[in-house]
Amino acid sequence: MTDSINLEAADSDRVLYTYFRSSAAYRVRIALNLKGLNYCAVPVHLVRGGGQQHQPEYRAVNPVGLVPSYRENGRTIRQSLAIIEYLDECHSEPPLLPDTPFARAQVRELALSIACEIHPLNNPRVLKYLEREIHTDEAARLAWMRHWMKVGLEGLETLLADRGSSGRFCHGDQPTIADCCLVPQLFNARRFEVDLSNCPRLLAIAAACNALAPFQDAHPSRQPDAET
Ligand SMILES: N[C@@H](CCC(=O)N[C@@H](CS)C(=O)NCC(=O)O)C(=O)O
Repeated sequence: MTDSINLEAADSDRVLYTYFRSSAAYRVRIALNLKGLNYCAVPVHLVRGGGQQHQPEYRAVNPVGLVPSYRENGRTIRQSLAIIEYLDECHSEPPLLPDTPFARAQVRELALSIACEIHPLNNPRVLKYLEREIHTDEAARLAWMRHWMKVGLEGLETLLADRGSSGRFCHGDQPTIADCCLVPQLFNARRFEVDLSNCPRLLAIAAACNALAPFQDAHPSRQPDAET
């Protein structure tokens, strides 16, 4: 049996269904903070009792059973990047995408590399499948996670070095959607002790981001549902 989920706060204008350690929700928290938008966080515990994301109450919000989901004035958007781009379109300052089509494509390229290629391989449901259906042990699952994070992040490191358009942040000197994705992914990588010695540029960008209050306030340890 899963613990019952309390979705009561969902009556506020802006609601983020979140989990403190979810890197996809962390991306959206950063974007909301960068835009200076208040929101109500509704925690969805991804682990307790098998995961509240599977409960019918949450499935009614997000039939795919993943966080984040974002509700604004009664309308719901799922998928962190769709949410962030929506926020960026509705609230132009500060912009989270650069102002030329090519530069926007470059930023999206980085964000999608993380969101589509690195992150999904390390999702709880994938790890659960590896455990229950493929019968892998914990060490093999840890090696899997470390491998895919390392390969993906080292690829991004090379991409940024070749590109020459990164500055203090992934693109120039203002945080973009790419930084909203990078910081949570590096948080995850550190949590699982991925070897990041070949990623000095990514680490420097993350340090620049983490010096800013919107990134600090989005950190998992600062969330209402944070656990140690
Ligand atoms: N592509 C989705 C990914 C969402 C996602 O995978 N969320 C994870 C947490 S970071 C989740 O809810 N996992 C639940 C599970 O695997 O059962 C997005 O960017 O919003």
